Amino acid sequence: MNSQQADIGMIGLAVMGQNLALNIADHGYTIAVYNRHAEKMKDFISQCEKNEPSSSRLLGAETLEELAGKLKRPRKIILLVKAGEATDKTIDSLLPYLEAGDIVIDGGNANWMDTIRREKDLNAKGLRFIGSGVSGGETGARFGPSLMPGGSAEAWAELAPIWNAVAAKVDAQTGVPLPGAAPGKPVEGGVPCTAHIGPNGAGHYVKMVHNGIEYIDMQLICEAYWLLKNLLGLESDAIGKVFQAWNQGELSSYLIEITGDILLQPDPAGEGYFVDKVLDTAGQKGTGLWTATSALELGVPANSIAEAVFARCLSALKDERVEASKVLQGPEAKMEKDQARLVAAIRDALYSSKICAYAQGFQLMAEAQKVYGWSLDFGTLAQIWRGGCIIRAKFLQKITDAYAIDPNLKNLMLDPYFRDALHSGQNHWREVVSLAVLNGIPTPAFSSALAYFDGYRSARLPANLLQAQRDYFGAHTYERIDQPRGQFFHLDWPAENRPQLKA
Ligand code: 2AM
Repeated sequence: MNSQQADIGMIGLAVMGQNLALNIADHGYTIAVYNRHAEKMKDFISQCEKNEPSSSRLLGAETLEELAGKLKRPRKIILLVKAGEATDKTIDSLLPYLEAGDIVIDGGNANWMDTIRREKDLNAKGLRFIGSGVSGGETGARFGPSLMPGGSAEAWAELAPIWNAVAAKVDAQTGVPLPGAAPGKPVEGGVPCTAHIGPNGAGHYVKMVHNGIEYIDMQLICEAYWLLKNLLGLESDAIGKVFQAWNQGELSSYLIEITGDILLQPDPAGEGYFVDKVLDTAGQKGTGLWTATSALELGVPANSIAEAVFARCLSALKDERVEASKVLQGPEAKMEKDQARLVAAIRDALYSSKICAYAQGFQLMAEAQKVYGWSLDFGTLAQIWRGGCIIRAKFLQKITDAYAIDPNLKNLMLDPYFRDALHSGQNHWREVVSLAVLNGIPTPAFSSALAYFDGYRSARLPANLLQAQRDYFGAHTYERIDQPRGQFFHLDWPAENRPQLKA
């Protein structure tokens, strides 16, 4: 038997690596698998031999040299190791066993700037590099993730058959994810949730923004839950049923669906509901933080995405909050009487805020592509998020439609469908944000999204005063509304020099 029998290799057999390797094997590819600690590889193979129909297509390798030896040329090797230093170290240890033309594929949550650097370094050595976002968690990796590869077009052409095979599939007409994958039985047909995103770091950038959107999507859902609980006094199961009902309409999405399941879950360790027993602190690191940082660096007003990160930071101050709750007072939340009306209003507030959150994410990518020299296809991005990934939603089809109507759409909110949705939802949205404010319930995501909407639709904002202040204290100059843009003026501010208003 030819020793170079594996179609592709995998380095890193934590949860994502194991599941993606099995997905690849299920699609008829032979995959050589390696882990820094060989025990993990051996355990994985022996577990698979017991349970997995495709286990004969998994080939264990104890060393990187052995791994490289098992691969067909040019080699394709996926890295699913910890992002950052571990990725660099792994690439360095692999280099002695690679030959010109081989392709290293980083499937971790790498920072896009690292991906740009790594591609450049490997290209200089005659190697090729793809930085691919992989979204969908454990189940996605196993039965169909959303895959966002960035790299050269010719490297992508070599990887495409495997990536197209293992990606999640959606129905060509409806865009709805095709169900039914099982071990050894992948879904047949459908449109794969992957596409070449662009060169170098484009795939990892888009994956990062996907995660930033995921942060705000989750935060918005949490705020809707919190309002239903605190303004209506609903129990967890009743709120779960509201989410189940919402999942039948425009809000239909994976995150709304799992929220319904979570809220209906009894506590396995005692009385009451599971969610009420979970500690209310969240961490934030990596991609959510990077998305907000990139927005700040690029000057894109992705305020709600940043708020979602800050909301987690605030949640993490649990001990301080407990202390502060004994000192700082606010209004007592008043229960609303008209339940059906408020549920409908919160639904509209959630949908409108969600439109703004996605508008911010897409605005960010539109700016980033100019800076990094990419040419992103936004309709396709929304398309490949329709299945496999955490933010998969019916709503994404509307984004694809919006960019099909106008590929140069400046902002999602300007698309007729989304504009109409915002117009019809905004009264409820304003009412919900007002109620939250009046009742002392924090809704940073709902409120910041509304501020984004109101700011973006304002032909005039108070930055006129800001520029005047800057000119006053620092002679920073200002432009005038009655003079061409780019002409700068300065007022001689000492009181005696200032022109006076004519009486
Ligand atoms: P391990 O099982 O041997 O720790 C996710 O953490 C994956 O990344 C695991 O497969 C882990 O391997 C691998 N990993 C983490 N740090 C690493 C490093 N410095 N070098 C190589 N692999 C690493």
